[in-house]
Amino acid sequence: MVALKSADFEIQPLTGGFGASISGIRLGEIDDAEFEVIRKVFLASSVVVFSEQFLSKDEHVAFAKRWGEFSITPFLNYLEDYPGLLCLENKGKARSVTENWHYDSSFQSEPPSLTILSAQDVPAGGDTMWSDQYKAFEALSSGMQDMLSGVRAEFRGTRLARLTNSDKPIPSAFHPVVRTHPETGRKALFVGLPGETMGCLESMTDAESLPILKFLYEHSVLPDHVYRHRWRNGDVVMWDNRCTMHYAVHDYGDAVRELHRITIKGDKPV
Ligand SMILES: O=C(O)CCC(=O)C(=O)O
Ligand SMILES: [Fe+2]
Repeated sequence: MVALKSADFEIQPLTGGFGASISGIRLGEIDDAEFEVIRKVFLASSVVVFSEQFLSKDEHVAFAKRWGEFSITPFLNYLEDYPGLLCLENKGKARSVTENWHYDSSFQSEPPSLTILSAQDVPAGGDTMWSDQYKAFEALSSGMQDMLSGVRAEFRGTRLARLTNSDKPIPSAFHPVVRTHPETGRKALFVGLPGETMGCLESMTDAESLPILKFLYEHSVLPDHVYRHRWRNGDVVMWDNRCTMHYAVHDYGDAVRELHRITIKGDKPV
């Protein structure tokens, strides 16, 4: 757990296991030393909340650039004047790609390392949940951990392609179901929703693979592993896409919900 205090800002845990909120800081105005503290908190906590930021698009882009190059997901339409910046809007519950537990763009051979969301206009409801996949891995029995060692699975963009009405080929990639975080060295469970974001375990039949994947998916998102964020305008939340899954709750009907989103390029999972 993070229990840090700096002269300028305060860091509080969000749950008993992961997540932190940082207050007393303006992300639009940080210096390199403050960024280093944020980086450490981020790597230790996996999800970081900054309230009352009200970032402009330029400030969002400038903060995101500190983390690396922007990652582009196929099928999504980025803002013309801000390449890499996506405006998330309410497309209705039936078309919500994100109302399921997922890793962002896990079907890419190098999925994003992290995502930064900035709340512009949020309704009552529309919470987002994150689940800690270090904890999910560590909570497995040693027998299951050993069994999964070296096993790969196919991750597929099936849900995204379907809900964006794409007729392009469905992208997919094989990744280990237990990945080692390139910066922290910790192991995290890496799975998705069978049939929607995930295909089969490598070299296994559907019948063999499905019960294991269903178990792992349910295990990944047990309440003990979850933080649920209630948004307010101006919030910025960033998460580590190498060790957390997330789920955008769609309980707000036709209400306006607008957030800006930037993802940063990541490594090939190993
Ligand atoms: O709308 C949200 O709260 C999160 C959506 C999501 O899954 C994402 O931005 O990657
Ligand atoms: Fe997502």
